Amino acid sequence: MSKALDGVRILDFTHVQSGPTCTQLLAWFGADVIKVERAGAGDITREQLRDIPDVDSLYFTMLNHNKRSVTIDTKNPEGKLVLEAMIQKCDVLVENFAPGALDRMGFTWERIQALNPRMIVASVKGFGPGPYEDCKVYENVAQCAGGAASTTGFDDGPPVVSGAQIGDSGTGLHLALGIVTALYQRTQTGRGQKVLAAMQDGVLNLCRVKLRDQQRLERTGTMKEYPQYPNGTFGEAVPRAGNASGGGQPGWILKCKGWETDPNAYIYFITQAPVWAKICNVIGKEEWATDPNYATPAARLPHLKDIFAEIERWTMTKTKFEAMQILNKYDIPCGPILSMKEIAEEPSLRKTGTIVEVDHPTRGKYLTVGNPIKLSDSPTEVKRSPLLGEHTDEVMAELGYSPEQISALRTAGAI
Ligand code: CAO
Repeated sequence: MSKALDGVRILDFTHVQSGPTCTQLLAWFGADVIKVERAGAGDITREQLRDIPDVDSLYFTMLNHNKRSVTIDTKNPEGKLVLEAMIQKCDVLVENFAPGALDRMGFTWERIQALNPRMIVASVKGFGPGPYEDCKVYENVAQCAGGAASTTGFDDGPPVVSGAQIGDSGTGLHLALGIVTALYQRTQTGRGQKVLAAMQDGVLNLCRVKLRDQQRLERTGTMKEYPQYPNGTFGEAVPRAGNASGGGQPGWILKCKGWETDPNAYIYFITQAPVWAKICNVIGKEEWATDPNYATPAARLPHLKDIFAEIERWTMTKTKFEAMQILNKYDIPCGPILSMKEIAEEPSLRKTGTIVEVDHPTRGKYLTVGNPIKLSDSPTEVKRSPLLGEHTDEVMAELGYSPEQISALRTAGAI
């Protein structure tokens, strides 16, 4: 069966997390992704957070599926020529080096364009043009600079970063969309273009609703869906909202049976207005359905703390899965707090390919997250990550190098 990006060749000059998540997605959609790594060392994540000595880490294997690996010393003059040959053969160059690194290597936009005017050059950087454009950036820096940290956590605590890698993997997703869009435009114009996804911008895009709230706060001085209303006070900036839902339907995380020993025995419970009467029935507070103090969303707002405490008295008598089963029968929106252990063992996620078991020649079997985007005409088959330089000879031969030339380049330390 064909794949959506069959025939697209990607020169993958990415490392660590943000760039590799982008090129992994493109590989899953069928692009031929050739990862160029530093000769002798490779992507630094190969050896970071290792759980087995001398074996590519899960950090690396889980971000680099379906790719080929070549090792080139791109600071060696002969290595540069190999990279030039690759630039001429590829459609997209993706990189997430520190600002200026590609230029310092001699591969400016102008140089790349001269080699291949159809080339799309896609970059992740920490910041866009401005005061911080030269800074190196990792995940949590982006979460802090993009507005996520200041709006996450509880009002009486410090800013908190999320476990979701919205700075790295989130920006990788943004970049992937930029690349396929540029590929589409190239079919009309015949020209490549630069694609930039700054991590601060990507995080801010995901925090869009918080900039909405900043403007509401400035206009009205309050926001009724925040836990600070009606008892607390609002400052000048959007506060941390704890586990409030952030939308028009109040929600909170509530204890379930077993919470004393299980840190994840909780459920997210939403008091959605249309099912209020059903909620009252389930928790045994039928009178709240008609009591003017509780019957409407506006009337409930000042009592939300008490309402959730009452609902929690009910959820604490059920496991999170029992509560889910009962609440779903009544269309009451809720969600169990799932641990990574529970997610890893969930059969339905295995069935859809969202969790996949992969075999690796030196690591053996391991679990990974498969392609979260399902295309009906372009199925994803998750293949193991490449060993360092595993495909150097193969790719060099495709570029037209003879075995003798390959051997000479290897002796010269260029590959
Ligand atoms: N051959 C020879 N040299 C190579 C090479 C190769 N195949 N591949 C890379 N290099 C060199 C580069 O030329 C560069 O050298 P110079 O510093 O002399 O120009 C260097 O390796 C790349 O280094 P870097 O500065 O990108 O790497 P770092 O480990 O110091 O910083 C990071 C890492 C992530 C902070 C930085 O790359 C960055 O800010 N990237 C953009 C933002 C980003 O993607 N962050 C998310 C990372 S995931 O958490």
